[in-house]
Amino acid sequence: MSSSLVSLNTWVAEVAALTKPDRIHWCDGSEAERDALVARMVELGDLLPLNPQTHPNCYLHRSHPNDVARVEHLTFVCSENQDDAGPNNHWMAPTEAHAKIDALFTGSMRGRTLYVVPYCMGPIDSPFARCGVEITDSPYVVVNMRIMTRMGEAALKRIEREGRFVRGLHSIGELDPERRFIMHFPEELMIKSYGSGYGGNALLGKKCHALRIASWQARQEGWLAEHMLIVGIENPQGERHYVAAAFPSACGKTNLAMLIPPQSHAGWKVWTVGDDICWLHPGHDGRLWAINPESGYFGVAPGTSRKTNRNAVEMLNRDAIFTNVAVTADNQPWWEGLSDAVPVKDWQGRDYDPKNGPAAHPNSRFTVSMRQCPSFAPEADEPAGVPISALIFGGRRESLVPLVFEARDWQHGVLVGASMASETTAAAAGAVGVVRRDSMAMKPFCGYNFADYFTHWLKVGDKLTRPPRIYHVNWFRKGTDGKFLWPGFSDNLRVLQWILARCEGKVGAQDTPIGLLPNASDLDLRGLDNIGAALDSLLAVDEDGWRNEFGEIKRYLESFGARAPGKLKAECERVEAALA
Ligand code: GTP
Ligand code: SPV
Ligand code: MN
Repeated sequence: MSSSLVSLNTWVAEVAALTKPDRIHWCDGSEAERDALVARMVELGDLLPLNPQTHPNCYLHRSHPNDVARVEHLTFVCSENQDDAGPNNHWMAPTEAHAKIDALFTGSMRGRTLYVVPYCMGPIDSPFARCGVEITDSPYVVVNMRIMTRMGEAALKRIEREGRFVRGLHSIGELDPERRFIMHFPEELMIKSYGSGYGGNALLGKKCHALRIASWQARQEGWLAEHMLIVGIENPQGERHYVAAAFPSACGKTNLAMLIPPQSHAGWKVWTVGDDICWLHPGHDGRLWAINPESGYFGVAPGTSRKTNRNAVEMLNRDAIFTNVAVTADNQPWWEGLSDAVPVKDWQGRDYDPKNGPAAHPNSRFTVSMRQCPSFAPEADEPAGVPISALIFGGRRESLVPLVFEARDWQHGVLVGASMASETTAAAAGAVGVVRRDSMAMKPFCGYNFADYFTHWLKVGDKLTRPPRIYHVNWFRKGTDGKFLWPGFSDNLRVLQWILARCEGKVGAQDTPIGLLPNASDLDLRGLDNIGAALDSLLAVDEDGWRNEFGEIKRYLESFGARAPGKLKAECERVEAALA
């Protein structure tokens, strides 16, 4: 046996001695294994079969009502040195953290099965892919990991060959928020998660490994692990560009990644490479190359409809797991925005009563293989990834921030990303709709000090002789009537079209203190009626408002102290001077 398998076996034995499971099951990732797990969960009531005519092989999982989202206040980065975690993370000393969480793990798997889940983040034969092993006592986690990652035999082979892997230990415990922690030990390549079965807290390959641990490794190794979608845009001439975009949780990544071109844009095609996580590597050709470490989507259900995201609706009619959605009388999954159908049971399984709030939980989700998406890009399996022409940052801002602007250069782009802010959403426990800084959409996910992260972004830029241009977009501006000013969804292609025309040097722009904005006449608005008045607001730069915003941005950057890169402060001062 290889030394890596010896160390994996030793770890499994140690965990079993601590958690005392009744059985140990090594997952091979096969369909037979999945079917057996599903059958068992159906028996136990953990999964409810949905309408087999309309949704063959689809299941509903209802989670504990207090376990429906990520818990940022219970998520810790436990580096040796507190400054390495930074003010953007909750921190606990590693020894204290291990002791605290191991106490919870003690005997936690009694009466349960311990599953060993080997997985690979990224195409199995990609030099950029990374492996991990999650130990969990949740069969729901196993079947979700099988969709979201390359899980099983092949991953185990790669681990055997390679040696290094990330260890993730997960137990659902009592689902008591008072006994819940998500802990990261970046120096040990280890994750420990207790007391939650929810996606981002429990599917450890996703946010815990592919963002928090990976971002730490990426800094040491010269690449970037980002909360970004990856999408290919093909124009009617057949020319294809790839862009990667970072929007905070529940701010539109899945939707942009599988956009359907508007009717006015015959001949345009959109290819989905990834919808949530992107690993970016500087290439030998001086460009930035992207892989999607995942193999499925764990997407937001509410708001998804034939009109807003037809690709998603079509990929969800078979072999999907739904979590915390409502159901109709004929047992189809339902959520707010899907259709005019009337739900009969809400997400908690109660008879639907509007007095109890929405039928589907606002953070209800679907899990589905990326291969089921009609716009699936085969390049998602390309070991080298895809070259990136533009990076886009964006947030939910009902005022101030224009529809789109371009950063002057990489350094300005890093400032644009670092100073991003967005309204909070139901993806994390806590208040919704509060504007907060969310640098690069990584506030909940950067596994190290943001000051060092900004420095690292600047360094990566120095390595690129053909860097992507950097943009900021905002689909969420509202008018005085409280309605969105921009139609969004399909029509976002119009903004991507301008971005790509800029990348190809085909259109000009208006120079403003905050960056380069489109001339209204350069936006392709064919077929968009009555957008005129809204466009004035969408493309305006409110200099008073921005002076105020930059006051806040400056204070935010100062909150990282001397560790924040001087170049970013200088860039901030440059914009402030232009606004003065
Ligand atoms: P995570 O999976 O949490 O990281 O989220 P995400 O960034 O992938 O967000 P997603 O695409 O699932 O969108 C979240 C919500 O925003 C859904 O309810 C969408 O319907 C809505 N949304 C997405 N794009 C647009 C848009 O262009 N305009 C408007 N108004 N809403 C949008
Ligand atoms: C997010 O919250 O950004 C998600 C869902 O993509 S989760 O994987 O649960 O974090
Ligand atoms: Mn996400």
